[in-house]
Amino acid sequence: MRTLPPGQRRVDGFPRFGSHLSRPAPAVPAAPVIAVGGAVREEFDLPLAKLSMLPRQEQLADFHCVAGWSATDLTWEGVPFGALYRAVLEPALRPGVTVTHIQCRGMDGWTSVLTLADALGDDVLVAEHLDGEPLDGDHGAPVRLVSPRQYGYVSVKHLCRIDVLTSAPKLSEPFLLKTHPRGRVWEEERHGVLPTWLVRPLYRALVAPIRILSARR
Ligand SMILES: Nc1nc2c(c(=O)[nH]1)N[C@H]1C(S)=C(S)[C@@H](COP(=O)(O)O)O[C@H]1N2
Ligand SMILES: [Mo]
Repeated sequence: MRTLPPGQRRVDGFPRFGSHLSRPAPAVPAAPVIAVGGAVREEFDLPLAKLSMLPRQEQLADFHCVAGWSATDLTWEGVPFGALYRAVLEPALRPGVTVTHIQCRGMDGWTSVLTLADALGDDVLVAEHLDGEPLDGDHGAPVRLVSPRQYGYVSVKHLCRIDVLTSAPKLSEPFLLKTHPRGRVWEEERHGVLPTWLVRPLYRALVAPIRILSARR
């Protein structure tokens, strides 16, 4: 068994977790796309069907929520974000721009920001399969970002938009949930401002209620 990052506890299975609480997963459109915007010459839609033209990767990884639970031994399959970036995003950039951040958004509005360097990590995927099955509504159908070395909030489910950015965007987050700009699990970058010793017990207290509230109805 792999060791867990500092402050994490193993859970059985892989709970559905997040801000959606008991709302059902967003419906998957008949022809889903990822809208691409930001520092591109022109916004465009990338049909998910086109992902099949890109290289694919299967990987085993654990998943760590910032609130303190970890799901272990998940097998993800999809397109490495780096491959998507090189093949689709980079060629669409406005000439001369320097990309620093990637913003991802889900169909439910959940948004996360990665530094370009973190997004280009070799284990960051736009995942379509989990444990050999197409992603279900609980875990992000039709596709989600998976960045195993960052806390789970980075791994946007129901991915429908990617913006390539030339500076860090201002996020409007409530202070208690102010995310760390990198959120790396092994560095325990849990919070943007508060120290780890304070955040650990605060967040841990939220795990049980959020799990109950976000279970599938
Ligand atoms: N679209 C979307 N993505 C999301 C969330 C969400 O509420 N909506 N929650 C995030 C959080 S906080 C975590 S821990 C993981 C949970 O992923 P899971 O529901 O597949 O366990 O998804 C992340 N991505
Ligand atoms: Mo989370």
